[in-house]
Amino acid sequence: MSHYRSNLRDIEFNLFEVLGRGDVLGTGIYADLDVDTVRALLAEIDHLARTVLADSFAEGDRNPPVFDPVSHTVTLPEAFKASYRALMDSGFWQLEIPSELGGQDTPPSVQWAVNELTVGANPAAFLYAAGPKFATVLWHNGTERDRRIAQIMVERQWGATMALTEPEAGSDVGAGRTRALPQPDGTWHLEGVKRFITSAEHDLTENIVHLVLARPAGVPGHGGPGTKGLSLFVVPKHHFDLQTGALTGERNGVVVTGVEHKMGIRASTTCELSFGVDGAPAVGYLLGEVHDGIKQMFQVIEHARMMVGTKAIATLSTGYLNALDHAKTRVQGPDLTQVTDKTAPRVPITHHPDVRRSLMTQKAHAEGLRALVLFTASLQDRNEAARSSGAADDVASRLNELLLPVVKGYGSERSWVLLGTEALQTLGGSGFLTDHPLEQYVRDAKIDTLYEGTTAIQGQDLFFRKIVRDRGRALGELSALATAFVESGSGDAGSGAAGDGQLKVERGLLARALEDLGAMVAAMVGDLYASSAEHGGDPQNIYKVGLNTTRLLMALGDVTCAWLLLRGAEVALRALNEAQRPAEQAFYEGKVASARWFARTVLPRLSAELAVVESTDLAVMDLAEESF
Ligand code: ST9
Ligand code: FAD
Repeated sequence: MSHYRSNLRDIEFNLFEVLGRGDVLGTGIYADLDVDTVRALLAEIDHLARTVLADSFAEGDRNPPVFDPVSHTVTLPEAFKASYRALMDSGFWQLEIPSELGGQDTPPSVQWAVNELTVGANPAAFLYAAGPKFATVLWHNGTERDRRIAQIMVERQWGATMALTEPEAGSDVGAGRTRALPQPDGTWHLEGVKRFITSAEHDLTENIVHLVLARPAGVPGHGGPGTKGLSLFVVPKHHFDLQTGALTGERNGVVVTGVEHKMGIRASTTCELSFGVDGAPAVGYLLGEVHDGIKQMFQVIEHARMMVGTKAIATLSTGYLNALDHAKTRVQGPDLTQVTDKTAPRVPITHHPDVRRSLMTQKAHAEGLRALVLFTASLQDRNEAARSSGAADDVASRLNELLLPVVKGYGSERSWVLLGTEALQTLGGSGFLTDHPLEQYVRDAKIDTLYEGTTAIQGQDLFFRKIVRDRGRALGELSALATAFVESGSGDAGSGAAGDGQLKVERGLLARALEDLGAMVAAMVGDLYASSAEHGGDPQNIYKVGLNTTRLLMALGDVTCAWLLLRGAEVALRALNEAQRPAEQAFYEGKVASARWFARTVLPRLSAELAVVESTDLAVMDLAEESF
């Protein structure tokens, strides 16, 4: 039996019934991709995900890659290789790259819907399969040479990595010390050590292309301190003919010198990558022949942050559905109404209120986070549509930027916590056993709060860059959308208002939560202002902001998910009015129930969070380290 339980019905509900993706498909650059084709595609990928892709999920964990330090090579288990090969053979990666590079132009919303299925079934296989997508970075930023490398990467399905982190440079990427020395032939020789590099060695592809941030040495005007002094270099594992792509037989001087032993996602190699060892130079090409490394790398990072959020929600969703299956069949104890009757029949645990609380909490969050991922992806659709017509959609672009740290930071935190505290817990002691996938889900999902920028980094990105630097425009747009939803349903039942007034209480809760969120931001902006020496403030006040950025990230996630769930509930209420098959009725009733649950159990807590923000002082910052 497959570990992976997908929720294709909810994915399609979001895409077609809530987000109206049918309007985007079948026109413009997506002319040959209509709704029926996308539904067929999703069904095909769903089948692959639940079968051959999911097959090696546990095997890759129990028999992780084997590293040989002498040859600097890694061997993956055969079963895992079979899943990877099936994934690549499915051609799913073509959806992620433009047609001019051999792909199939596909709206990002459809790409992320597909990605939920593949990354959910086998996260490690998905990570190894990112090579073609990485090629788009060379394609969009590169010279003719780089664009040829991009084509070769796609044609030959090479692997790829993003190499930022170093032993002394984790969150602080700008502390990186890896150097790049210019050569007379226009290439560069890299020297240094990168740490924790995903997919830097394996035996799945004939070559691996590393995208490396390094500091150019001896180049006037470049290579200064911090992230702005970093440039992006394309460093292949094996040298190859730049015209044909054929390997020359020469190994480049970049080798893996260690592979980490990890808590989770163990089939994915996490490598120490050394440049310029054993006398062989690590030859690289400067991407686009411009020194603009951090900006170029953030194209990758933005995509990868979206990917991590999608991975997190995919895992929460399959965790919930596994828990639900178990709960339906596990018989234990009497119904609470008959608790004093020792002869009362024993019931499935789904009858117990606390189990229902737990299941609905899981369902509401999994669906809320899916709605968040796909709504954000629909903003990317707008960006792509604008770009393809040579224009820009400023609002969509800002909203997407605002929501990326929420997708990544909030999505990963909620998913990892709920997988442990609720999904695994639903199985009782069995959840702790390796017989069930829950314990691996918990281990595999923890990484999502760490890589691609920890939750703390996402919170700071949200407040300082996406709110303050944006002068609150994107946040204002988002609040306006949610407020319009609140106001659209102000009529009573029977008044003909949207949703027939049935979500009135929940709309009220959302309105209150929006006020709380606004007040939180106002308090934090006030603290920021009060830290400005220019305005006569005390610089220490910025600590108050830093004490609350993660809190704000989580609050914005709660409010956005509530709004999106309620919007979906309204669609579901309308659909319920039409004659439906029982399964469809149950689905829509479930959608309304999860939105109500989320609004009623999550949103009231925001008032308490606001109180914490407003009463923040510097006591914890003034405390001596010895007192911790
Ligand atoms: C990692 C990988 O953890 C884990 C999984 C591997 C997955 C591999 C496969 C995934 C599939 C991906 C496929 C890729 C395909 C791509 C296709 C694309 C089409 N947004 O604030 P400043 C930029 S990897 C955009 O002063 P500091 C911006 O240029 C390791 N840009 O920063 C800015 O300049 P300006 C992950 C942003 O104080 C410049 O940076 N590691 C953003 O110097 C400087 O900004 C991390 O994520 C943004 N949000 O440095 C590190 N932010 O302001 C986490 C910054 O002029 N640490 N820029 O615009 C951070 O993010 C830090 O905040 C920091 C601070 C390093 C940026
Ligand atoms: P640190 O930066 O030392 O952080 C430690 C703690 O301090 C964290 O809780 C953090 O939130 C907090 N902290 C740090 N700075 C601040 C601050 N300014 N404000 C508030 N809190 C702060 N990197 C790559 O380049 N490529 C990869 O492919 C890659 N894959 C990875 C795969 C795995 C399995 C792992 C574990 C890591 C991977 N990484 C990769 C590295 C990953 O991105 C970093 O681990 C991450 O960015 C955090 O850096 P760090 O581990 O050095 O933690």
